[in-house]
Order: sequence, then structure tokens, then C-alpha cells
Amino acid sequence: MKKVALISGITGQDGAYLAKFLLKKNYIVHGIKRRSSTINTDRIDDIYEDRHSNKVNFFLHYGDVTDYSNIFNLIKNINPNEIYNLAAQSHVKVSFDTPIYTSNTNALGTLNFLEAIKTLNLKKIKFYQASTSEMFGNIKKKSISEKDKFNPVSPYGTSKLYSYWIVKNYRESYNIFASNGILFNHESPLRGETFVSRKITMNVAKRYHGYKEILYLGNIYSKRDWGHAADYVEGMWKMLQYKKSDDFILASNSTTTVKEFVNKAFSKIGINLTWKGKGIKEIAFDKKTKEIYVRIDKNYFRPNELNYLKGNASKAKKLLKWKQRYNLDKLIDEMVSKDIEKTI
Ligand code: NAP
Ligand code: F7E
Repeated sequence: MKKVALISGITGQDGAYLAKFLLKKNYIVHGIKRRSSTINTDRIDDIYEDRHSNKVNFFLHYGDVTDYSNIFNLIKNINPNEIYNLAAQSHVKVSFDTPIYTSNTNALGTLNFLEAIKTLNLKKIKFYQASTSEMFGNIKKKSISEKDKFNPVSPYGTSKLYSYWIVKNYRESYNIFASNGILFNHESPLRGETFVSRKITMNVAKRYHGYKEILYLGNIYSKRDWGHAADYVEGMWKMLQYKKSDDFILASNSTTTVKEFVNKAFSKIGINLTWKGKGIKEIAFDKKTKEIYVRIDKNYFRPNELNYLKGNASKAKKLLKWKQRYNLDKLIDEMVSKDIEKTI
């Protein structure tokens, strides 16, 4: 019997990687996609299967995690072995502009799943919640582990902390197999275009093709622990194969400033940037040609910033045997190469 998985957020970066990973593992995969006025399935078009053909393993359903009736009916009809709740308004800066929508989706959306599992009394279902390093906020620790305290600094981080706790609460109160994957930043060629990594690699690709577009950034001194989405979705799956539900950090245990990311990405196309100036006057230019490549735009700063992230994934490595295939250089290499291919 094939295992059946239900994924919310299937049209996002992680949803696409996870669906492909599970199909390779011989799962039947059901995804929840939002109705939108333009097509939003770019990331999964390569695995789309026509429902009318024989032996279909991949199904899409319209839905929204804020609609309890929708989530209840999908779980009841599909009766999955595993549910991966990846749906979210996942942009931290946007969460300051849309705090209520962000909370409805990121917090109450999770509760809708847990309530449906409880009400249907489907105890065999294993539930994965996409928790985040943003829940920790600015704690003064060099490397963050599952034992550290939470102190979120954005509506996004706060909404995700609600989900983290409600998952633990349903696990302990109703004996539901529900695990939190506390994932640090992970990127890929499928990363959303307004996250800083992809914004940088797309600009590098444009420069490679001769477009002279200045890259405008916000806080280039914040530090992030960046990994690759392909490695992290495997970790999600491993969490649900573990003998009991629990909370696990996935991280690379290294940290890099946005500025270093910019330098590394431009060096992939042979441009070594020089920086000068301070604050919003800081610029990056090419010493040889004097051409300016990067400027600071205060519109990209956030009302509050998480300055430093570095995660300790020892627990996942030890108990789940989780491994990473990518380091930051390999990740940036792949992102720049793919963006060069995609840019005309
Ligand atoms: P993403 O690319 O922004 O994808 C988010 C997905 O959620 C999209 O498919 C989106 O649909 C869907 N969605 C948004 N609101 C929804 C709603 N109300 N109902 C149903 N679907 C909804 O995010 P990602 O990078 O793949 O991240 C996956 C999950 O991991 C998210 O929960 C994110 O918060 C969390 N996370 C991400 C990272 C990271 O570094 N990537 C780290 C830690 C945790 P549309 O395509 O229609 O917008
Ligand atoms: O910002 C700084 C920005 O938007 C990274 C989400 O997947 O990871 C992600 O959240 C850093 C921040 O990701 C720009 O201020 C500078 O310090 O790429 P980001 P994020 O906020 O870390 C966590 C773990 C999640 O859970 C989230 O869902 O880069 N930065 N200049 C900029 N950021 C953006 N977006 N754009 C800029 O121009």
C-alpha cells in the first residue's frame, strides 16, 4: 500500500521540493492550492498529472487553511498518513503590513488542521508543522538549540509561535503525532523573488546578461544561517518517520551577513565588489570600472529586526541521522547558475 501525504503550501518553495521528494519515495501526494486570478503552480508544473490518466499519484485541491470546513473535508476524504502544514504568509517584512491575515493563516490555520484531526479521531495521522527560527528573536546565544527561549520580534514570528505551542498542546492533550520542525533559513532556485537571497542572485544574473540594474537592499548587516530547501524537506520527512513526535531544529550551524552573501554571489560572475560609505549612504562598486552595483534603500528596513541567527541541529543529526548535502557556496552557485539560465 502506498503512503498518502497531504501538503498545504504545495505551490511554495518547500511544498514543491517536498512533493517531488515524496513522489520519488512512491507516495501518493495531495496538495492544497489557493484559488488565484493568475496561475500559481509554476513550481510544480513539472509534476502535474492529468486526473484522467491512469495511475495518478499527484492531486491538487483548491483550499485555504483559514477555512475549517475545507480542511476538515479534505482530511476526511483523503484520509492521509502524513500531513505537512507548510502554508503560510511567510514574508517577515510583509507580516508587519498584514499582521491579521498573517496570524489567521500562520496561527489559526494550524489549529484548523489539529481540530479536524482531533474531531475525526484519526490518531494514525502524523502532522508536521513548519515552525521557524524567527520564533527565537534576538536571544543572546551564539548557537541556538531546541532548549532555548522564544522571543519573537515580528507578527510573523509571533504567529508561528502560537502554532508551535498549539502543536505541543494537541500532542500532549490528545496523543496526536504532531511534530514541529524549527527550520532556519533555507533557499533554492525556487525561493520567492522578494526574499533577500533570491533578490541578490536574480540581480547577479541580470548583470551577467549585461543589464545595468542597481540592487537596492535594506539591512546588510543582519546574519542568517542559510541552508538548501532540498536538504530541509528531507529533514521534515525524517521527523515524521521518527518513533515519536517531537521538536527538531534544522540548521547549518554557520552564519553569514547579507553583505557577505552579496560578495559571494557577485564573485560567481567574476565581479569583486568594494564597499564604501555608512548607513543608507553605503554603496558597493567595481573598483576597475567605478560602476555602482548595490545601494541601500531604507524602505527595505523592518520596524524591528532579528539581527543574528545560527542554529544547532545536533538533535536532528543524532536522532534522525539528518545530513546536509549543500553548504552556502554550493547553494549560491546553484542559485546564480539557475537564475542565469532563466534570465534572457
Ligand atoms: P513560501 O514559498 O512563501 O510558500 C508558502 C505557501 O503557503 C504557498 O504555497 C502559498 O500559496 C501558501 N499559502 C499562503 N497562505 C495560505 C492560505 N491561507 N491557505 C493555503 N495556502 C496558503 O514559503 P516556503 O519558503 O516554502 O516555506 C514553507 C513553510 O515553512 C512556511 O510555513 C514558512 O513560514 C516556513 N518556514 C520557511 C523557512 C524558509 O527559510 N523558507 C524557514 C522556516 C520556516 P500561494 O503560492 O498561493 O501564495
Ligand atoms: O531576509 C535582510 C532582512 O526576507 C533575510 C523566511 O523564509 O527565513 C525567512 O525570513 C535578512 C533580513 O528572510 C533585504 O532584513 C536586507 O535580516 O530573506 P529574508 P527572513 O526575514 O530571514 C525565516 C527563517 C522564515 O521563517 C521566513 O518565512 O535580509 N534584508 N535587504 C532584506 N530582506 C529582504 N527580503 N529584502 C531586502 O531587500
